[in-house]
Amino acid sequence: MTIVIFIDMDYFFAACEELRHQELKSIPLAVGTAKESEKYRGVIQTCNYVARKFGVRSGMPTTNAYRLCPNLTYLESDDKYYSDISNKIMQLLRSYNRKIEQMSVDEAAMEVIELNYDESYLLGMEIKNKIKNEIGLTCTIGISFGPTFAKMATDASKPDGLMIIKEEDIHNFLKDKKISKLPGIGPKTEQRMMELGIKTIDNLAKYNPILLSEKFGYVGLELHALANGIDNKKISDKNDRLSIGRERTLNVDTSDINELSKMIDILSNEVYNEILDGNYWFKGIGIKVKYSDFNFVTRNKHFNNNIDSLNTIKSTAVALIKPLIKNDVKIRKIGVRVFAINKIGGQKKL
Ligand code: DCP
Ligand code: CA
Ligand code: CA
Repeated sequence: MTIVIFIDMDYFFAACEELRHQELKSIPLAVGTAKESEKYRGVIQTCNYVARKFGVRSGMPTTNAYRLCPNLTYLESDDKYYSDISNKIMQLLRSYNRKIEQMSVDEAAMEVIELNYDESYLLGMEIKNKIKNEIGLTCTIGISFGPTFAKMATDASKPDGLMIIKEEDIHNFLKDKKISKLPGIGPKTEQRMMELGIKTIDNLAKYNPILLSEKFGYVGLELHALANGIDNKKISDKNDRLSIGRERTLNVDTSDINELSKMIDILSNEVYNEILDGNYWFKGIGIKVKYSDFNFVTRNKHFNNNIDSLNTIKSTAVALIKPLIKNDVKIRKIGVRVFAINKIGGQKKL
């Protein structure tokens, strides 16, 4: 079973400001794009929960925010600072060696494939505590069987929350909610759906999908599926790589296994360093041999278990190259590669 743990930081830009100006924690605080001196011409990007009590919201003109909350403290946004903190958070999440997709500056989805809901809950709590202790910020975590419902679980439990929506609870969770609660339905789509009489997610679930696809295209069908409790989008981790390899031409063409082994050592070390950097494991080792006549061959070996040993790369590559050595034509170039790379081998020892 696949479970998604979704992490969204609470009032992110404003929380980052509180981190370096502790005195702002208890007073209404907003961050916007306009300079302090021109703040009345700008828009609020976000605000802390103290300001939200007054009705201040993201996207609101700053003048309106001041009308609602005259004591509001305003700061111009500092994107560089927020993205530095964002990078630290993503790095912390990556240290779990799981498939992760960063969705925006302050959110990410993590896929767990071998945990049940109780175990995912414990992992979610651990992540919350780690972010709190190591970064100093609070986040909200949503756990469900798909990324969209996991995100909706965070929306429903902000701030500093943790919520699980299981398969058997999804229909109850969705049914009376306004369609605007579905990620992907912005004000325009909402307006067009309202005109069709679709107000709640339940209305959407029962609407004719063929008509929806005529009006909204493929998105209409996706939204219809979500409204019916189906969320099977997969997380795509840009850091996932199919293989890591190095190849190099020998100084002198050769058929001497000692010379070839020396080059295999060098290439294996380079590949292995990248494996260490990425905290990867792999299940395959391959070599490529190019001869002086420019013909080339490749040989691969697959393993049943995850590997992360330098010696296995070297010895496998040497074993694979031996039968390829010929007397009549020398070897000009060698490549060493590991493939079937993943992060699920387990926590690496440092
Ligand atoms: N943001 C922005 N303009 C908007 C909305 C958001 O610049 N209209 C920026 C500021 C937010 C950040 O993106 O801090 C993350 O957006 P979120 O929607 O996740 O909102 P917050 O993190 O601010 O608050 P919440 O606690 O509701 O997640
Ligand atoms: Ca957020
Ligand atoms: Ca967000």
